[in-house]
Amino acid sequence: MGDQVNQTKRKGLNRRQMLSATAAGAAFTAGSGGGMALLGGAAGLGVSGGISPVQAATGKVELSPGELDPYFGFWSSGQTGELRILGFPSMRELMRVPVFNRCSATGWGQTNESLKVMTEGLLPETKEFLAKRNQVTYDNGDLHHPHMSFTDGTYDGRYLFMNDKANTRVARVRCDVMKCDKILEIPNAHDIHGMRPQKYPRTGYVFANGEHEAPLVNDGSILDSPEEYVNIFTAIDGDTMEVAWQVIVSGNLDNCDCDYQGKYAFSTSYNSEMGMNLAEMTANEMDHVVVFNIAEIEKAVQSGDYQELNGVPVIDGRKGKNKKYTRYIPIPNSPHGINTAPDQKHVVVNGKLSPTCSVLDVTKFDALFEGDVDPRSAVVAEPELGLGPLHTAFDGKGYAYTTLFLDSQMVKWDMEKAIRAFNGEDVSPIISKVDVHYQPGHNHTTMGETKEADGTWLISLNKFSKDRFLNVGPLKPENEQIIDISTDEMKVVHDGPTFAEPHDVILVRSDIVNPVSVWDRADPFFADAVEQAKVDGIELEYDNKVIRDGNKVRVYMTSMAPVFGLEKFTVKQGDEVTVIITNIDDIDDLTHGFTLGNYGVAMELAPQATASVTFTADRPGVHWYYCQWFCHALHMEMRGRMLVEPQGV
Ligand code: CUK
Ligand code: CUA
Repeated sequence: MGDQVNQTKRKGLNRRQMLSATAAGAAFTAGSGGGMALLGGAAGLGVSGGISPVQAATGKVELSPGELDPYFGFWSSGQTGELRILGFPSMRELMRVPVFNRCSATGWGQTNESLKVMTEGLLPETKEFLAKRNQVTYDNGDLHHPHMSFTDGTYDGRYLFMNDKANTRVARVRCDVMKCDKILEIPNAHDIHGMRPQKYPRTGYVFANGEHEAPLVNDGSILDSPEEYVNIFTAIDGDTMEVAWQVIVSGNLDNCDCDYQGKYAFSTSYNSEMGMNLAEMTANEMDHVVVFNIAEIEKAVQSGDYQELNGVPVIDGRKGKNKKYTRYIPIPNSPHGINTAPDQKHVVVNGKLSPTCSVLDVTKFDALFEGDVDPRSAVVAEPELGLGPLHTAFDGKGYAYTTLFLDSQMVKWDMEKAIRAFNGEDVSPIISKVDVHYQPGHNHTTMGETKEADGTWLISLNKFSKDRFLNVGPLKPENEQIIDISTDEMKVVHDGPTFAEPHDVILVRSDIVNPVSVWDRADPFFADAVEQAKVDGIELEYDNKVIRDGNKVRVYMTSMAPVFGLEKFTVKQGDEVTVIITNIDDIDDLTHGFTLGNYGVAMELAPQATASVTFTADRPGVHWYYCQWFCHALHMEMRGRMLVEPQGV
């Protein structure tokens, strides 16, 4: 079997080629050999598509049919809770990867494999709370920030990490299969917002900001006493997906980033006042950026200078406490985005309520921790750019691009000139501005958050689309605009509508990400089903069999276009039924599905994967199951019956 998988991969057989082979009258029979006959009939066809680096640099956003994009775009989806993959710059949506949400197509949130991912990282008290609502996991999330794992300052194609602001979680997606394999609920913190992976030497840590303040032990014993609330910064081990350590800080943490040296992480913080309403929160003229000294914090964990809470070392890094762990750099009122430049030296802090950005120099951070140095000495520029600066992107050529939310503009500016102006020289750092439509939040350049920023494209993620598209009712899409930055004058070249509500995106060179087309039978994602099959004496790739174990029934079958291994199975009303299906098709793009009529059950069966779902057979009668992925000329015929004997028979 393994050899066949490898051969199929090499030949690059895809679904379209397989279907055209069907149309051409290649042998297909409604028996278990049908799929293999098709495989034989279509083997040897070549791979289509591909794009040369020359094409990538020509600056056109539209690709011809069959052409591939030079970049992957990994998009957040905000309150939709999923990760989206778009081809960039064509903006063609390629895939949706369910993470914090329930997905009707793939069965995410229903299959045993996905439920394991969604439940194993929940806190015990959350499991208890959800059980009382007859839920095993949250089914919503607010995914703002997708970021890829790094090695030596650039993307390495291993993992994507992402936050859930709604239910205080951080998730990981495996880039080889593009499935979420870990979701971790962060203890002690509230509402994870800003999140970035460590850039150097590798990821390593995933840094995560708890945005909202609450009592450290939030069990109801302290309620309306804001002076006792704290905010929590968390470092997660990206390999094990366990919390490594946490730091108590002053002020609400918003966004975060880290340096290219592996020494510091830093977060913007609004509400340094620790106010509870708008007037209190915006009273001070200055808020701050918190700088975290990673080596000193690791030493504290080793030496025991922490309190342990929910199994996690929690270090006190509040303002005015131990200056070894954190320093607070005063920044004008309510900064939002924080972005490290590909020059590996400068960090842009976006003013939001202030019309300025503050540029920090990371090489000055050592001094902040060494002596009684004014923290503002790390600020090397503070250009006034326009109203509502939220996020900044870079082209790797010394230019920065900042979104101006209130002005509905993108501003291109020169970092070196901004530093010279700060030192008293009479130069303006602003190169040009362009209108975007309307009110931009995040922006991003190709490879712009790595040391390999290539300055090819800029995208602006605008919160409002208003009149830019056909009217679809009161709820409008967002508008994401691609900007050509090959000249000083920026040009908007594409509008792209998106559904609620992508905050952020990363644009990754396509050669960095190389997913497989067919699952490895030894993949840990369905290891539990493989284990259970062993106990039941089942060979998943061959056996079609019902195992009864008291009132628990396990139904094992295969799928191969266009048949399920079992055309029917019988259970008793009230049985707890687990259907375990192994898709033995090993052709590129030959996904099946299992949908069970009027049972609210559906799942994806990707090539060479095993998937399982458990439900109670509490409805007697005949229930058809069918394949919901159009897989074959006889796809409609790919079905079977579950016969449920009424209780007492
Ligand atoms: S935050 Cu949304 S626009 Cu959550 Cu990255 Cu700035
Ligand atoms: Cu299998 Cu449709």
